[in-house]
Amino acid sequence: MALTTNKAVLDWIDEMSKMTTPDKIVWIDGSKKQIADLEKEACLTGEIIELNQEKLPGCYYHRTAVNDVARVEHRTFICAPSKEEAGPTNNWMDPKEAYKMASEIFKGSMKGRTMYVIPYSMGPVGSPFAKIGFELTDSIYVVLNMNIMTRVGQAVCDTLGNSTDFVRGLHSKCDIDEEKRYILQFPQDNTIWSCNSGYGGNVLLGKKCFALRIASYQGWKESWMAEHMLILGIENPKGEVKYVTAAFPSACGKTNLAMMIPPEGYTSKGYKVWTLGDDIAWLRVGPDGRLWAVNPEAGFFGVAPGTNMKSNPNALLSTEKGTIFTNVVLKPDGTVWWEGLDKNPPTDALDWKGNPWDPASGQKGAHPNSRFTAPAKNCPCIAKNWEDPAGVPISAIIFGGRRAKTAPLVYQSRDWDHGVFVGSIMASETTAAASGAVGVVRRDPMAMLPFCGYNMGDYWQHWIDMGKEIKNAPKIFNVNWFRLNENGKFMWPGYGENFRVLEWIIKRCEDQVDANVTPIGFVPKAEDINLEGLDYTIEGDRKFDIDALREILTVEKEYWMEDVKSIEEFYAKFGDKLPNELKSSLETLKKNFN
Ligand code: OXD
Ligand code: MN
Repeated sequence: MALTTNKAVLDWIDEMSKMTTPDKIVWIDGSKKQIADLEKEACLTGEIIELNQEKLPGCYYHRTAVNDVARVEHRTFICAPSKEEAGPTNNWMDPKEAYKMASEIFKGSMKGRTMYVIPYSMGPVGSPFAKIGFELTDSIYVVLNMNIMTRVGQAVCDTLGNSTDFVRGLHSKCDIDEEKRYILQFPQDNTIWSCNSGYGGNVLLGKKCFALRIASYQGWKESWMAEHMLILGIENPKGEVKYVTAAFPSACGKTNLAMMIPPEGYTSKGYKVWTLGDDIAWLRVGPDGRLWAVNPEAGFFGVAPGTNMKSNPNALLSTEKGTIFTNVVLKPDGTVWWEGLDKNPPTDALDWKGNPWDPASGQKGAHPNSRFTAPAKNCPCIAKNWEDPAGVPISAIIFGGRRAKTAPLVYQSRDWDHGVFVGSIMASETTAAASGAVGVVRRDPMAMLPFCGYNMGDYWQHWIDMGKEIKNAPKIFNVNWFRLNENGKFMWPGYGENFRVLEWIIKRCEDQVDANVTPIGFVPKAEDINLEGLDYTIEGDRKFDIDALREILTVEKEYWMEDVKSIEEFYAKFGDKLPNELKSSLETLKKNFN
């Protein structure tokens, strides 16, 4: 039975079902009973496999098609009225053409299947930050994942009432045909169409498609921001908590930072880190003139390989119940494994493709992009206030990337506009670590390259404009955990030791510590980063000490001048859309070095 009488919702569902012709339509209320019934049904068809319920209560296993294991950026389109509105960093398709082309693909795609209608809220239901979406899908796997990643059910429909302000998401697995796989965003229509995929990032429409691509556009129009950022709280021994957000390109350890455990020397004094989100932050200016953040999601869709009790115990512990594992190794006892979980790869297990797997074969058992979908509430360090409808006030915004030589361990921008520049020049290098060579630089502004729903030049201007509205703006920093020595070895230990850098950041926010003025901004004085109790040997080299710290705090003209060239090339793509503030920050950077 429909959960709403909202005519706009019902008319749209009617239209979509006439196109996709499902055998029946089922509304998802997210009740325990309904979810359990769907789990049972999906187990019968083999869509999911029940895991060992003693060891992993409420956990299930899923394999995607072999050709369908990751987001498909080259088949993701921003269907804005003009190419210019999508900008030079997005694929663009004319909306009329996109609807026409995709309608052909969707035509009859749900014949013989059920269409599930998922009403969901991004953000705590009823929060001033929250936005509502509906996803129509023919996949129970999608329903079960959305039920973890978002808030689903009747309360969402009640909150929407008769409003037409909801995101219309349509997903069909169709035939999982790579050649007909499209992820289409229509920001002006609040609409998302996704076909021929069953992989999370392409089909959990609340996540990247809505909470970043569509929401970034909504934020532009409505004076708020949707960002690819984790949110964490840092509690000092007095019990005071400061909140920061951080944006990193994929594979830079965002989930690890979001759930980090400070070094022993800090925890014993009473310092704590609290997780509020690991991937997306929605930010609004509060009545106090500060920037406030909410995590629109309710779960973690994390990369499994490399997650272990050392790298990220909190993530691993989050997956002990109510979790869906996708494309990992399935052990004979109904538990799971992946590369980097421990040093005991199972024998007699099935790999992510479902074939018997021999760990000695040299083949990976889990797909490198295999995932866990875990409820955020499972996380041992989830902040008590992570669902506060008002969000949390942000003291600092941290950008970062993977740079072998260019960026120091940490630096602070001179002011908001300069901070926007720092975010706009974010980049990661492909690791050519072994030779110590500087890899290929991929520019990924604010880590939003694949997720910005409109012209990136307009997006930067929006950041600049927001700065004028935030009276007490967060300070903006850049970190680089990945500096290499001449032998191509990581100089900084990373993980929990990153807390030492967070401590400096918070001190800067509170004017407690001085810094060196450099051409790129404020860089710490080495003695202001606490190294007490740090016991780390740079691989095959020496113990990390204050001299090593000095080395990774250097700002070298040679590398920055290289970078300036690459920034100029990148900026040139944006023509008139490049904000003057960024142009002048780049000029200042050059001037400062000369
Ligand atoms: C993700 C990503 O899956 O950023 O979160 O790629
Ligand atoms: Mn992400």
